[in-house]
Amino acid sequence: MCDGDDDADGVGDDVDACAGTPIDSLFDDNGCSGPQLIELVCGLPGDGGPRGRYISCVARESKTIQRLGLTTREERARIIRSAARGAVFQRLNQR
Ligand SMILES: [Ca+2]
Repeated sequence: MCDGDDDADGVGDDVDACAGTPIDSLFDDNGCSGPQLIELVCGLPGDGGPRGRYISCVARESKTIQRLGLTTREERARIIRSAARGAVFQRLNQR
């Protein structure tokens, strides 16, 4: 709070594109963890876009963060699975 880096990821709040980065996560030069980058680009499953578009966005962006070294292949698979689950859950809720 006092040092201008609230989430303690080493990227000052004034240039940190992602607040609240989990303390144990890998992050890029802008202070964003992999999942936060996906959320920045794709939004959340509840944002209302077509769920297929959301899932393919997550699949694409998770590949990018894997290439950047921000996630492992195993974690990427988990991210895609949970994106699919979240989107399906959202669809069921809308009935
Ligand atoms: Ca951050």
